Amino acid sequence: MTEAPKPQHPRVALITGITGQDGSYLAELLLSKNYHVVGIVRRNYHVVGIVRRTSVLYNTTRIDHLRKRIQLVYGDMTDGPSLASALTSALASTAPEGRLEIYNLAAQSHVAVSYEVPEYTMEVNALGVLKLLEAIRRLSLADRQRIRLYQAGTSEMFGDTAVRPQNESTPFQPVSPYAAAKVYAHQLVTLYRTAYGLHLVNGILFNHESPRRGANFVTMKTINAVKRHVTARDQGDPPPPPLELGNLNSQRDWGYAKEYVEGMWRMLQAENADDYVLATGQTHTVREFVTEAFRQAGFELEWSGEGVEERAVDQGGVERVRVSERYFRPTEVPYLLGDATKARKRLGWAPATTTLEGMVRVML
Ligand code: NAP
Ligand code: F7E
Repeated sequence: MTEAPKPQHPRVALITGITGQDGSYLAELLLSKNYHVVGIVRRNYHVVGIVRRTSVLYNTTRIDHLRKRIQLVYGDMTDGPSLASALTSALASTAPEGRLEIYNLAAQSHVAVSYEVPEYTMEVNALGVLKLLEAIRRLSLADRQRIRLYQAGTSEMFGDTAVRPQNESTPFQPVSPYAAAKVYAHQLVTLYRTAYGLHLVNGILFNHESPRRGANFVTMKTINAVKRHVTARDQGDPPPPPLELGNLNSQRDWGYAKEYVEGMWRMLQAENADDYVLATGQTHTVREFVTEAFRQAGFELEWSGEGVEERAVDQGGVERVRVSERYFRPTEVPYLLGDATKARKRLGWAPATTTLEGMVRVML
């Protein structure tokens, strides 16, 4: 018996990192635009309906609601053959005159963790991109011409720069294994674009957050702590232990992830492959973010002390935040402020959520 041919689609998207914050928002956006969405998931993925054990399944929660509308294939950025197979599978779903857009969002995305697992971070964030690019390069010319790729670059690549604000021509000065790996990927993408005429785009995205943000990033860690303090207050329980944080002085340009995936899509729709910064153009210290998050929940923080002695108490004198040496990084990116003029002018992209107050409201 011969198998019925698989349906083909004019627009297909292959998303690595579909189970992450950005991947889940991007999948929603592309489905709303009638794309056929193929996502690469790692081995610990279990389909809806199978008995769950939280240790292996927690990370599917961001895409469970999409499960019936997307195609998932197993793969890993450390495994070249699996990336080549995913590519073949996505191409098979693409109509001959259609287009396959690849969004490479998969990464070991935590900067602090990258100091703990530097080699793995390089394997995934740097060499994984090489594997993906090589898989594309080895396709037939006809297939290569049907492909566009977005690479998830980051403002961390600017590192310890003195340039303010940062845009597409600001030199990179990476100061973490995470950022060094991303610079390697950025430069490879540029190289493969020039050398092989592939349609490859580098996004340089400043921090973007959402209610789907991983729990160990500073915004989500803070929001979860605020919620614990609110619950205890509202139930008349004793206050929970203070939120423990590291460097409160670093400044970040925080935007809303849902709006940033729209920018990724726009980058791939532009006729010419190029690189773009996405940012809000506002910067705030971690301390300001924390103060605003507690304020919106009814706690007016007063800060005192310096360095690891710094702490914040509320209007009733209850300690809500303290500093712990544990969360400091060996090297830090002190100041990020993005200039997204090019994306605004060429792509018509501009974020709607730009204020600290708005970002905290979205997350709370
Ligand atoms: P995230 O929530 O941490 O998601 C990372 C995704 O990558 C997850 O789906 C994860 O799968 C997947 N992944 C990790 N290692 C993998 C591997 N070896 N093979 C295949 N998949 C793997 O990250 P995000 O915030 O959505 O960020 C998306 C991308 O943008 C990342 O590349 C990040 O570095 C970059 N970026 C993020 C920001 C930001 O502020 N969010 C800013 C600039 C750039 P599991 O679910 O199985 O772990
Ligand atoms: O840290 C400081 C920390 O981990 C922000 C990733 O999406 O954005 C993200 O990287 C700042 C840093 O994000 C804690 O030292 C203080 O200065 O939330 P974060 P990040 O390192 O900026 C970029 C653009 C990416 O590309 C990355 O993938 O907050 N900080 N105390 C803390 N940070 C954490 N995580 N935890 C603390 O307790």
